[in-house]
Amino acid sequence: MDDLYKTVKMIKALKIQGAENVAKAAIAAWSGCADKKKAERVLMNARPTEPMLRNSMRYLSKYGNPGALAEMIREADARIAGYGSNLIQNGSTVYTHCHSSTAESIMLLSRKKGRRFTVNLTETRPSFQGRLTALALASHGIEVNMYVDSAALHAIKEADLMLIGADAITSSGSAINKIGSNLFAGIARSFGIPVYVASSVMKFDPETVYGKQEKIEARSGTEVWNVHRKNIHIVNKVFEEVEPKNINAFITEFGVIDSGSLMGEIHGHYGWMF
Ligand code: RUB
Repeated sequence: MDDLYKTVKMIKALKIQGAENVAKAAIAAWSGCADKKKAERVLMNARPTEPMLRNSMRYLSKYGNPGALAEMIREADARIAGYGSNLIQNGSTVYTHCHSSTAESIMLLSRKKGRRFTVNLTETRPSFQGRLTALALASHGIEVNMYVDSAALHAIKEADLMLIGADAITSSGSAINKIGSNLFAGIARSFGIPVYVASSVMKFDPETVYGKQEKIEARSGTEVWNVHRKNIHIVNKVFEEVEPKNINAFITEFGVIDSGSLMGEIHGHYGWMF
């Protein structure tokens, strides 16, 4: 049980971050816990804004086979990296925001295939996940230009494509991702730069089909500024909805598809979610 609560603590403190890393850690914690019902309940709530975590718990509660689930995720990742890497050309510039292991794996595979490209990225206040992306890419020989968030316009207008991850996909074809993602996607679109959301369809929230609005996580204001003064209210919403009109396509395990094609793929392949 100790490992279960240790995992939950690390998820809450962002020591484990990114939708997929959160789901993978939860699967491992579930596997190591004897009381499966309790593990499901506790892990489901570790980060309430992560449908991939909830879908993983749904799968385990139905089939109880963490090995098969891990394999399904591994296979999806490999397909997404393969399809996405074809979108990055030699000499191009990619703009990204925050840290998405899915977007990162696309860029790393593209580099592995021998393509040379530059990545412009924004640092992603207040938790600076952009630094994680910068360190990972640079250590694989990818040139990175780091911008403060308020310089995003300059980072984006130089780019050939924008590539971000997703925490959630909704039935209306929107994505939920790190705060700033919709603002920056809108800027990219205004320059005619295509916006791709790299995400396994395992991040689809089936409850959105029944009208549920995706919850947007608000974290402590002290992450932004550790000050306590009368009349100062710190708003620290950490995610936002990326509107379908700002998304050219999703890079998924079923190919590079527009938001209108998502539902068919979900019903066809992941019917157990419902
Ligand atoms: C991370 C974030 C990532 C998505 C997708 O936010 O917004 O883009 O989670 O990540 P946080 P992945 O650091 O607050 O978790 O592709 O790894 O699932």
